Amino acid sequence: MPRWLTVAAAQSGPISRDETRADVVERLVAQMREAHKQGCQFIAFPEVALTAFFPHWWIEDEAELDAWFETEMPGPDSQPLFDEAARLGIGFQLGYAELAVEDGRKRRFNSSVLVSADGAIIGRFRKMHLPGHIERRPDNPFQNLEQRYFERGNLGFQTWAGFGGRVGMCICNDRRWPESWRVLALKGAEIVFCGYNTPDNIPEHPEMDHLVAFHHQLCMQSAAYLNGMWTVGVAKAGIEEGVSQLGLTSIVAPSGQIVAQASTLGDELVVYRCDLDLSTEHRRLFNFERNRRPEFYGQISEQK
Ligand code: ING
Repeated sequence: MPRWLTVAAAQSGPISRDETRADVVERLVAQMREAHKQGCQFIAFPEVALTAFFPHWWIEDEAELDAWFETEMPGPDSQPLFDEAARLGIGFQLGYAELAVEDGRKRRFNSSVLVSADGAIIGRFRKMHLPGHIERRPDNPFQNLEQRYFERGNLGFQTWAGFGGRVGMCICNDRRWPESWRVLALKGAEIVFCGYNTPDNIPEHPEMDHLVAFHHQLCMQSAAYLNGMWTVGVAKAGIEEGVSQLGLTSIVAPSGQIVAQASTLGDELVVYRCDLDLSTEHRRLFNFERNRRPEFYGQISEQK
């Protein structure tokens, strides 16, 4: 019996450094309205969807850095997105830079929220795998200072009941670590949303530049097939403040097939009617309870 969920993966084109959050939210609301017009029940936005991807820049002043974070979600600028979602009756996932005060201190995370069709937050994720570096690398054409600006997530990988199935989230570099997907699958995820900001070149590894798109799709497709779930990758694409970023926003079926993909590097909706039951059917063939035998795999010891 199909369990249909029509999904819009809302790719964003570049966001300029001086574009206000209100301007960006207008773009996201326009995509949400278009998704609703196309019959979608859910829309997924990229990683750090409200601003330019500031980890690409060296920022010394703490107040300047904090200005790139959201201290509340929804906040004044993002509230219109939540209001529109409730008005239209459409759920969404939103990546953003989170500034929280926990245990009496400032904590900065690369986060995403899962929001129900009536505009209520039902899940929160904080990116677990932080790429890049802490120190400034002046010889690089751009920085990746996520390890400097964010803490590793402290919420683990979770799944939530919603939209007729069970939903998970991960963010960007998380997709390059199989554990991210497997833990979500073991927790029952049938569809996982993964926003990303991925430069199409890696300053330290130019020999891999021609493989960036292949590696992205390899991660998303293998995750879908090896775990029997839908994977939805949502890009912040195009040349953003001088950094050329991958597009290829895609929806991948549990078979590993890419069923819908972006063809531009701008704001673009990628829409597909997903049958969440394909995940159930896939796991009849690849039955975790029956076929996975971790008790026999032997102890994992670092083989130097
Ligand atoms: N960006 C990139 C990503 O994982 C990267 C960083 C690219 C790491 C290519 C390794 C290879 O897609 C983020 N924001 O994680």
